[in-house]
Amino acid sequence: MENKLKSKSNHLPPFFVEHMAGGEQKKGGGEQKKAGGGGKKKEVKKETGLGLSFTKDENFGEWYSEVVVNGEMIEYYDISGCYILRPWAMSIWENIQTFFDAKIKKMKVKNCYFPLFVSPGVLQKEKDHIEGFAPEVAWVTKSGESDLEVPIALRPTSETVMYPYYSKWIRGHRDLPLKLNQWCNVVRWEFSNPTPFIRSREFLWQEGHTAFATKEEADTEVLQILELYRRIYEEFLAIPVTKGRKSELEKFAGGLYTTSVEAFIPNTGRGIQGATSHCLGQNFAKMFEINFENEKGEKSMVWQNSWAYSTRTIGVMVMVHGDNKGLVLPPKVAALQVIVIPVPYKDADTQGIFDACAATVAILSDAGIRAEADLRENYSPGWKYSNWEMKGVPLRIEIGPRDLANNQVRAVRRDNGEKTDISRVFLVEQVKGMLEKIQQNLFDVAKQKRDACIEVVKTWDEFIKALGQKKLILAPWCDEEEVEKDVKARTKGEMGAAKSLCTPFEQPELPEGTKCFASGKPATKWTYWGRSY
Ligand code: 86X
Repeated sequence: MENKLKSKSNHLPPFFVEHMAGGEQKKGGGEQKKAGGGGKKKEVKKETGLGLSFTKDENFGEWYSEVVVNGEMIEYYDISGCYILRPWAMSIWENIQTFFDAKIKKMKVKNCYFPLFVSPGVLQKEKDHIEGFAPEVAWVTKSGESDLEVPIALRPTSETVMYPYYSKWIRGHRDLPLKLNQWCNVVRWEFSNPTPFIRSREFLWQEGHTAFATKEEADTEVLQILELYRRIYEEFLAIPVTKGRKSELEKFAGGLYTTSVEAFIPNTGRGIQGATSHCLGQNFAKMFEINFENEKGEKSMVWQNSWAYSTRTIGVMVMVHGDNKGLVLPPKVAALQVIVIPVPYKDADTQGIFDACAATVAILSDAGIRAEADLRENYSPGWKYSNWEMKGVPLRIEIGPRDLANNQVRAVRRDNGEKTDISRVFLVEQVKGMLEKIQQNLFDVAKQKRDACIEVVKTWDEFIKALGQKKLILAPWCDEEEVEKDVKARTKGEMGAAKSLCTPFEQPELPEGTKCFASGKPATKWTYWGRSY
């Protein structure tokens, strides 16, 4: 690829040519991964007989990098932390987008689009909130060879871009509520280990920004949106999540309170924030003067929310369900739900088999099932099996001479390898049933694994032990900021510090006299703790 780029260099302006030789390349970027296929890796591959050179349990990080590439979700790019989203990944994004977009439209949220570029003045309008993030802001400083008079930032999030216009557009109570959403990319120049989908320097998300006359309306919406996020994870991606509230230390500092859905990756023992729904209170209304005249003719400030989920969802899905054969896609989000593969045999009726495959796809497609046949003649059935297993297609249908003779097909589940012979008479209903079973089983297995990692602790010693065992820790807490800072300080190390993940809305009983695991003071709630992404 590099050569191709270079050969084009004579058509490019000097700026590009100068910069093409060696951009920034950090560990974990494209360069490193291109080293794939190296001697050592290949050996492992041969030994295990798998399409992957690393196993999920033995080297999770390398397994993940390999599975997103070999599963054709991601292609590495020559800028560290930036990744190409291939159609296989994009269609998953579109499937959850279709669900969420329809749901928020029912809530009367309107889509819009604000510019990617932010002037320095606007970006810094809200200094306190920006300050800690400043190192992550990426800037455009040139056009062609000349320096811009004023550098321009790329949006890391759009509060400061949008809220000046909320101030302009909201005058009276009839202008409320104002509920806008945008589907867009954002740029955050992260420095800690970039990971496809999970932590990338550019990512796709939706950001919703709403303004209400009353706090009650805002509070209600925060939870409605959070429920949609839960459904994306649990019903679409088949990933169990916990709904809860963030601690004062972990909440969005610019807001009043933050709610989130939290997922867990058993292999690394890390929690991961799946999506957030914030009540911003009136903080931004004050700063941006977002006022309205209420029914009594008095000037009041709006109550605001903001909420987002990103392409990180896809990374969590890969980490939770993927196995040593590759991706495992939940049927509800998979671009392809069924792959039909002909299994011709020497002197058998090859044309008949191919026709049966095409007919099977036609019947399934008519029934609204996403199905295709792999009729390529230059690959063996075995090779095709591995290939579609790597890509995670939920159900494989094989059609060979025996199936043709018996007017049946053989279905093989990606999640558990189970094989079933299906009479063609019941094809659609059986396949539908199996896809539902796969969807449910993926969730059940993921929940079982997640739950097996939960450890309830009461004391600091138990906490440290559980942390060492990569557990998702539920502990009674006094809910004091200083105590959380202390927990972070006392657990600092190579693996990263432990922090609170969320205080679940569903609280187990807290017996009178229960003490905080970290401070010994009276506990006021149960909170999840652990290392996190
Ligand atoms: C926080 C807050 C909020 C709208 C959401 O979580 C939902 C959607 N935004 C985002 N955040 C920043 O404010 C931020 C700001 C800058 Cl300047 C930055 F470089 C990175 C940031 N990351 C997160």
